[in-house]
Amino acid sequence: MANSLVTEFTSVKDIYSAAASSEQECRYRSLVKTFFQTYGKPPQFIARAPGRVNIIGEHIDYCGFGVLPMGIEKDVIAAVYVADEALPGETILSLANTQPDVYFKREVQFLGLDQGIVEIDAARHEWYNYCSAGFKGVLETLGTKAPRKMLCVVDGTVPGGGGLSSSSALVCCISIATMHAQGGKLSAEQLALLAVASERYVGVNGGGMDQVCSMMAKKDEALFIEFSPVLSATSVPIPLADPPISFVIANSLVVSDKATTAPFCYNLRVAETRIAASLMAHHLNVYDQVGVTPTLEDVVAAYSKTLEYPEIESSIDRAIFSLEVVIKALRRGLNYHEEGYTLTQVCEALDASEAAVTKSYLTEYPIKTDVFHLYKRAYHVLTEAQRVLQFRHLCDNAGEKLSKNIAQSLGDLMNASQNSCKALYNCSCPELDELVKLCRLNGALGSRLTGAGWGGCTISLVLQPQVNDFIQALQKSYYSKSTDEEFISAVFATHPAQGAGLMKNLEHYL
Ligand code: NG1
Repeated sequence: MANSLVTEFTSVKDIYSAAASSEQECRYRSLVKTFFQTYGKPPQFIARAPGRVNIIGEHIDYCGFGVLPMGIEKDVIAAVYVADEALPGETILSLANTQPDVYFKREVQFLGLDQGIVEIDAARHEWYNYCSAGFKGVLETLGTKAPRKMLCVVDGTVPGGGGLSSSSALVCCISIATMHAQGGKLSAEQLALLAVASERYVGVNGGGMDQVCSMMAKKDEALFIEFSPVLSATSVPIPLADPPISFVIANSLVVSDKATTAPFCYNLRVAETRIAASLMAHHLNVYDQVGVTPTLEDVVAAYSKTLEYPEIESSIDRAIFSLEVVIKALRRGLNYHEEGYTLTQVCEALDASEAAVTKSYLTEYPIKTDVFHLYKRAYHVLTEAQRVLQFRHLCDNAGEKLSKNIAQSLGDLMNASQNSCKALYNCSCPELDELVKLCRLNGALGSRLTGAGWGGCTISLVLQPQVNDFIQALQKSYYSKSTDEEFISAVFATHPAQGAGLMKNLEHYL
């Protein structure tokens, strides 16, 4: 991927759709005003990073497989002043926020350094941890021991715990702000990778989809993000169609706090897929090629070198074929174990001691479980990786006129993804199941949870002429008890939106 600089915006029109520009203009003005009220001086620049919605490819980024998200207009913006004067209490980063009712509590946090190090207490699930994580990552990468001090006011519109990456938007936004404030010169790609590593300070062993999408997203295009052999983000056109297709996001209103549930949800899934990958590496006899604790993608990549391909030309078809072969081998390689593997059974299967298994897979991030569902998790990951490639293939080859058949095929892949997330990855929940059911009943060609799951949002593929009826039908059914205001922020059609960047000239707002 060619290294590009962090995007510089001169106006909100560079960022948001024409319809949203005047509302955003007021929001930026109000942020600057709050900054002035909080600190008694104007900010010098604004950093901005969006949330994302994942169209397809759930829980496979940390297994090394490609995913297909797009940026959304909902975002985090931070107004910043770089202070060379001493601040009270040796503060080096001061964080305030504008909206107590969205996802931040209204309070100003003062962060100091402990012997030159930014301390983060991952056991305390506080919003400012994500800001501290972005700040810490940049300082450590630049090797800055005496950073320039920063005063910030943060404003966010990405719903917290909604599967739209509010956390990564925060980390990316503060990473960009810190990089600019400290005079660093990392590219957008380097910052994205740094933000991936920084967010892990908060205690979740996350993949890289969110931060890369937030940093690299483009207006009007989805992104196919690959992590192996190197990070790359390729634009994928959303097929033009007659009638056009739309993506509609609907929030189940169940807040999924990934950091709190990590030991038995997210981090456990990461551990299960890693253990499954090691077992498959043994089974497929590629253990020596992949090394210790490989990802499932490492195993597929190593095994595909040993395969003879029937007459397949396109690289996507070859990748789909390799996955198919490994999926077939899965049942022979892993015992189905309907009720999952116990730790003892994992040790037997890997021919390793409990101490060795614990050290390799269960220590870095705490895990709480009695069973490991290796077969189900690996089956989901491998088939989901195939679905992403199939989806991309359909988009790339749809041409100017997308027939209803192709739109339905895209929808079918989204439905299959949801079914797999629910039945095999167990990352849905009753409310998401109900919402997906209602979306499909009311005209969605495909509907699925998006993001980590266990609550949060769904994404549905809907033909554009039906979007209004679709949204109204949801209001009458799933949201019948919500106020109009709650409903409007919970359900909205979305279009691929601009990625992160900086606005340096704020004269207009002062
Ligand atoms: P969200 O929806 O932001 O919690 C998480 C991970 C992604 C990815 C998805 C599941 C982080 C920061 N984000 O997303 O990398 O694994 O779950 O596909 O860990």
